[in-house]
Amino acid sequence: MFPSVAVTEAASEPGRDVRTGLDPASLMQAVCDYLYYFQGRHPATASRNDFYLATAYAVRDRLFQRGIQSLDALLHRPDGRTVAYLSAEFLMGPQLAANLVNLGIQDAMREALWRMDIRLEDLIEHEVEPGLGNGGLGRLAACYLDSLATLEIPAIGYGIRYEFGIFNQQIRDGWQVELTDKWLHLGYPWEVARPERAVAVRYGGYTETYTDEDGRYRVRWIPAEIVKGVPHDTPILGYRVKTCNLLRLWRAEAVQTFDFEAFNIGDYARAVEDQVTSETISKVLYPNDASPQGKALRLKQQYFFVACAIEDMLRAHLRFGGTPATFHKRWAAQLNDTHPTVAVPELMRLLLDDHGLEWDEAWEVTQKTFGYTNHTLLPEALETWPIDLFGALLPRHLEIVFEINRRLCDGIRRVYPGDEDRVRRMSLIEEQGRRSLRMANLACVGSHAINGVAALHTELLKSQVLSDWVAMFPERFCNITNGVTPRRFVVVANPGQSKLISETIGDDWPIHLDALRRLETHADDPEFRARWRDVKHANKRQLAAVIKERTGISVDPDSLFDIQVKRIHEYKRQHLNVLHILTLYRRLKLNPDLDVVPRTFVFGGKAAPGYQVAKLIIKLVGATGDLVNDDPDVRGRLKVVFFPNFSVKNGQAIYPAADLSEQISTAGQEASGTGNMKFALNGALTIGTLDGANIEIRDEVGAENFFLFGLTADEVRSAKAGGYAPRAIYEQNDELRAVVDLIASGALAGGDTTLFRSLVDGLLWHDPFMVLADYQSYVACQERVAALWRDPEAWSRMSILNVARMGKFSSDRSIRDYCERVWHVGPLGAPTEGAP
Ligand code: CR6
Repeated sequence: MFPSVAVTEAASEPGRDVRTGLDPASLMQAVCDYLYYFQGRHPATASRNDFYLATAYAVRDRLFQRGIQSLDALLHRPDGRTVAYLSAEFLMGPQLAANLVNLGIQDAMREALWRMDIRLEDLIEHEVEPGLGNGGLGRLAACYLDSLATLEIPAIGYGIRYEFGIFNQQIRDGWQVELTDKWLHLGYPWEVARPERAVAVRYGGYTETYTDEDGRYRVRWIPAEIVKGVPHDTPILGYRVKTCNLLRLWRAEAVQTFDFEAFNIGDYARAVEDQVTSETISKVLYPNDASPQGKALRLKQQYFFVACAIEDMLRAHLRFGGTPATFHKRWAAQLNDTHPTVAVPELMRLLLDDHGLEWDEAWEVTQKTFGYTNHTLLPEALETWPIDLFGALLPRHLEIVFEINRRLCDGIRRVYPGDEDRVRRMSLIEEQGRRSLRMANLACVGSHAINGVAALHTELLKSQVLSDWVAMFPERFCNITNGVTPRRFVVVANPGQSKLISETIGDDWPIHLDALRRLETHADDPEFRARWRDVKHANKRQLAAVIKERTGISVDPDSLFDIQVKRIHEYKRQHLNVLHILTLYRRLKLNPDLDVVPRTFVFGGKAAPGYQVAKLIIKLVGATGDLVNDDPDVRGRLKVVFFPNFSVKNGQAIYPAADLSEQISTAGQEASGTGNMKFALNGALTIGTLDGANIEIRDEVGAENFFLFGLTADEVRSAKAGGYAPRAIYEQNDELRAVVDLIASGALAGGDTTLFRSLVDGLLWHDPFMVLADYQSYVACQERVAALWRDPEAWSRMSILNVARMGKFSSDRSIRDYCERVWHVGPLGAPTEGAP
């Protein structure tokens, strides 16, 4: 029943504004108005999607109302800098709940909808998230946008509005199946298209020289193809502040929709061909996490959004009275990994060719503008582009790159005369094999600041991958440890824990995460611990219901929830986790009365579609579940679940329900990790290696509150140098041998001994990620976990202390570090010490 009386009532009450009011009556009126006048639906017959859209529009009004002044100031600020975060990925997650929390109107909206017989939770569940990223790197960008707005730092995120984001994962017969992600299908209410701000992007063609009116030698680029970039803006409101920033994503469009000549002679298909090729550029996100494929379309995508972004920035700068030579005073641009690095020659090209600056001046502006964040040490992830491909697509940029390189090499020779080896290593051009452009080197030479994403990662970058660059430009390097937003990953995801914390220590912790320290004293209070356990148990019951619905598997909320969710990759070692499960299983088979701690193992994560080993690991997890879940000897004490389609939204349901967080990568491989932070903030204890940010998490929470195992990065290196022989470990360890043999026997594959053969052989003969080397230490550590679990009071105490000491890992702290060490901007863009 639709309560039309209430609507009339609301409208007639004075002081309530349908656009801006934050009380339930105004919100309800706003939702009704959108349904009726904007969507043309009567509230009585509107669908859930109609209600979702109307609610989103009503919320968006309030975002704009709060933020419109700061939005104007983003592009028009007479002094001070705006941050431009350039990223090929933004994994934003669902917007409705997060925006309601940031506006502080969650309860009012729930009440407004309730009056119309609609449950807010149903609308939140209905929302489809824009999966415009692969994993950690894209989600980090989204956390940083949240923190930038909350800290009231003017910022724009620039990226690509992919029509299809990361694929949806289904599991069929244990195998991953990829389905296209049609996130725009039912309409995306959070964005506003700005076709009037479109930008032309050029590709291909050739360059020519000419002499200008002043007799100066100049270059111009005659492109072969032009594509239009149309910006789509999503407002990003900070938590309980009036600052709104922007996420500006670009969609590719044909310049002329039709080739009229072709159309006139009746060749309709050819006429739209041009449109189709242009629009391919923003069609789809490449689904590889941390290991790019050198596909021409990907380079086209990279240049596409970078050219749009730089043009947008420069246009605003000039429109409001800036000169090309002062560009860096108004913009601080961050390169999120090497993906946007073509921005370096692009800005040079605009300053030199379009604005007539001399080389040295243009170079100074460029270097002062850019900072570069490296996100991985994996050698296969360091991007390179074949010179012929790069030159065919961006002929003018290649000339500029060659000139940057000539000057770079001259500089190296001046500092290190005769050291041609060093010149070869630092050169922007790889001369071995197919000549190619090294994007990390280009990012290093073009930036004034270079950072890694956790202390160990930065150290390894400095001592290994970028050591030549440290020797020559030591002042450019710094570490900035990643962080995550506590608003989304605690306040939105875990309302139970949030409420308990706020009742106990006050409610300022979401913006001052160090305030969580005040929880420490409560860790010794048995009553508080009981309430802490109740919250966790409720979260586990909720997750158990979702697991049942999605997989059909029943799990026991009283069991230890042992969870590993992240992309599937050999270096993350989901298969080490499986070896532990099979070890427990085998012990139970040998002795069904053995007293083991009941556990529910949950896995989740996508494998890159072309990464066969990762896909086989998913199958192995599923097969382990099939073996274990219904075995009467196990009697429900072990359950193994593969939770399909891990996403930001699913993560928000999973992190709060975890008891144990699996962070078990081979030391030296995971640059930082951010899931480790999300789990720990939700009260999970961590079992982990000394890798990435695990090290800093352990430092913060205390070694006695962290389950550590495994080789260190140094030990991994020396083991490899000393000729690591996994087969010998297998032969010497009876339990390990038995579980590896179990996999090889075909017992998990209906007797098929070939299915997991490649995986087993890989472990026995190569094992590049040291799974066998860390097995014993991992299994022993898991026994310490089980022992603690048997003492619920001690477990709860440790869980509370973990949360209390996680303040460092707020993305607010990371953003403050970037402001201080890289961007030199303060709140509202004010320049700070060191500003250019
Ligand atoms: N795959 C790192 O592997 C890090 C994030 C964000 C990654 C991961 O350890 O936490 O970046 N790297 O810094 C890349 O994507 C290249 C990732 O998400």
